Amino acid sequence: MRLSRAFLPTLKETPAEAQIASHRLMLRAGMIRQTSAGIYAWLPLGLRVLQKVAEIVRQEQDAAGAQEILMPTIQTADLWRQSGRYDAYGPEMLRLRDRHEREMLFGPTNEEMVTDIFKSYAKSYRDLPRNLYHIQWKFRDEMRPRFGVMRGREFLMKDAYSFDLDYEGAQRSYRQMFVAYLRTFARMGLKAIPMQADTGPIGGNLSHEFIVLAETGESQVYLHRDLLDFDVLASAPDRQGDLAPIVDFWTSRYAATDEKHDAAAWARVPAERQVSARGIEVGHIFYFGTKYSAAMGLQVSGADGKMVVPEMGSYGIGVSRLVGALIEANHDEAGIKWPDSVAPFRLAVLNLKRGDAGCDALSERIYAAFDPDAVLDDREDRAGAKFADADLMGFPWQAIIGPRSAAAGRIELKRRATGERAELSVEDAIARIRG
Ligand code: P5A
Repeated sequence: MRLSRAFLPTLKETPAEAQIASHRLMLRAGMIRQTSAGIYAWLPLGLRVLQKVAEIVRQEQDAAGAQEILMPTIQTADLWRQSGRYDAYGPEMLRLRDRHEREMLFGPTNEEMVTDIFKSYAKSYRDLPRNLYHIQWKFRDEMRPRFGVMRGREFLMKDAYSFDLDYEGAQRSYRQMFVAYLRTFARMGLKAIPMQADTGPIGGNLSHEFIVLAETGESQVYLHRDLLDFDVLASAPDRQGDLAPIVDFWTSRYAATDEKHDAAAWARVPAERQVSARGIEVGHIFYFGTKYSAAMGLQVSGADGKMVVPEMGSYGIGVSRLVGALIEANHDEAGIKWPDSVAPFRLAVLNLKRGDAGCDALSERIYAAFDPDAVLDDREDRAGAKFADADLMGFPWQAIIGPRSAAAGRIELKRRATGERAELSVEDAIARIRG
């Protein structure tokens, strides 16, 4: 993308309303635009990151055997009356009426709807186990929307729902998602630590929140220091293997959010191994047994001909929240430092002297090698402004092309994450970036 023609509206001033770094940087880098409280439009730069994050989530869900569907945002109140949650959900639910005065709502989650859909098709034990997921906008009329996309009212969630014949199967499905989540966040360069958590309005008696440690996080958490060692994940068995040992590694050591914190158990963790910190909840998984299947009349015939009420779980990832969490974990004074896996563009080519034959030629060459995964700063702007914008938007690589080095056929290559710089030929630079 050529910046001279792009819609990448960066801001020089720090927006006064933004209290945390990720919110400030998303506004300054022109990633999002607030349209009303807790509701955001995603601009080109932000949308590209959102899509990269969603794609990693999708790949890991698919690899774990879940199948993608797409359910609507609008649901009928009737569905929620069946589960008893229509009244229980309270003022966080956005309630609507259609022209026939039918009560509708903008879905805050989809347990009821997916159970109803599955019920229409699943007849026997051969139709289970199944795991269905979608990546769809949710609405929750949060009391205090804040921190930009971290706690929005409209936000993008990946939500998966598992259906199993029995408790054993449901636990296997839970473990599969548990490990898929560790892998998903690790691919984004995040250590998201599973912690015992409250089940809130989703219900059930087993749940884990996946928490990224960050000073600006909304959750207070307590954990055993060993859990910060993610090397264990590399030795995890493949998808078909027995996942219990890897789940045990994380569940046998103390890790809990504030609501589940147990002072007595905490005291048994050696003091030098105790970590108490703030964190951001990027995912939350639940096992709730037959809560929804029973309420909504889902049953299938078992191998012995008797009817069975399937056991269920649901598994959420805050896709739009992750974009904020990634910035909290990867930034400095100058701006964002995107990990390669989620960067909106891999490379920014900074042509410091438009119209200089050498600069133009080298810029076009390296840009062409990475287009469409590169931006070319071909604006008529000061070099300083180009440096500042590239650092702000956080592209992992910058190819800096000025007249002096261009005359010698060389460019300066900068790695945003470390600040390392090297002067190289275009060919060597391309090879280094491809790395
Ligand atoms: C699990 C999937 C559920 O809704 N039902 C379907 C279950 N869980 S949850 O914990 O309530 O939400 C899942 C994840 O969504 C993100 N999230 C939010 N992100 C931005 N703004 C919000 N207001 C918001 N609320 C929830 C979190 O990452 C959460 O873990």
